[in-house]
Amino acid sequence: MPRIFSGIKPTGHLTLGNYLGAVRQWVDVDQHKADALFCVVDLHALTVDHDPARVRRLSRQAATLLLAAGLEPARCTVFVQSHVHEHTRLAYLLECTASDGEMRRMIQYKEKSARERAVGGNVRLSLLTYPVLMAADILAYAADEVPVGDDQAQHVELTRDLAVRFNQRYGRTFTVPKAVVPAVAARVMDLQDPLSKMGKSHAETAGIVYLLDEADIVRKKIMRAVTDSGSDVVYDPEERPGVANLLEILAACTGGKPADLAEHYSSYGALKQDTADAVLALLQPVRDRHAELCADPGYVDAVLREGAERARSLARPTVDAAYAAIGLMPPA
Ligand code: AQP
Repeated sequence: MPRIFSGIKPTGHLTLGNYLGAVRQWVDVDQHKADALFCVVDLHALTVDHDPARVRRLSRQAATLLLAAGLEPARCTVFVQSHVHEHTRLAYLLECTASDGEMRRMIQYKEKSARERAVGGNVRLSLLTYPVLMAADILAYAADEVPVGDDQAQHVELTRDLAVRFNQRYGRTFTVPKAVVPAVAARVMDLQDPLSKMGKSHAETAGIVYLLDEADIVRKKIMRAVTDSGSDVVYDPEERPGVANLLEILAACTGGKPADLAEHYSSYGALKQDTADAVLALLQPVRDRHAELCADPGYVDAVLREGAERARSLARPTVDAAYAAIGLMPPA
């Protein structure tokens, strides 16, 4: 059985992009076909300016939403990254394997550091080294596959490079993983700015559908989505990114193909109505289950405690082997 690892960062409320690009695949496919681990990667949320109480709250909310979306503790392991110290133990060894040049080439680093500098903020060193910690997250579990949205594929590529380099230098220690990007909704775009990805930490929220948004808010955001000049509905991501984004969301929700769906519409209004209906049909059960789970915090705690125990027991042998391989003296 293949091993799968994936994670979600508690930098904001989970979005429709996180759901369609990642979580739904974890629920519908990954937990059934593999030994799958899903992690709330809270340490990654500290790479940008953060409010401690908010990160704590969002970590719990993210874990609860993963369960609400349908992850079953009997089928997969759900845990919080900072509860398993093997991640940071391994990250240091991988920092000794990576070069600063390859870190600076990461697109997310370039974008997020530029955003931070634009508002006069300090760029944390951890923002630069974040892909190394992500590599440790994956390699510690000897994961074969890493299901991710398009935006994370470069980081998985780096993880592969680090695994191969480490294995060549110090002897075979790590499994070399591969990224698995979903065919549809690999990149859900912001409804107000269809050239930017829908990101949970963005300050402008009008174009972002959050999983916990009330139904009328979801509908309003979709009905106000920026569309392109012209009025005919065609699927053309280059020339008509706004309409293409709506068609891709509708396709991801209903299982159709964006170009085929376009043929059913003669106005933007009808496309938006149907997209809103489809999104709400998908999200309502998740919202309902989330409310139930919030009323039972002991259950969520128990799932995370058991998840961390299992994750620790899986990661420790690999990380210990890496410590030995790189030349560190074992404790007596
Ligand atoms: N817009 C998106 N479309 C498709 N997939 C997406 N993912 C994120 N945004 C989209 C996928 O969701 C998973 C978890 O993402 P993450 O929390 O690890 O970090 P991220 O990719 O940086 O997500 P965000 O929402 O954009 O967060 P911020 O704003 O903090 O950077 C990943 O598999 C990701 O590909």
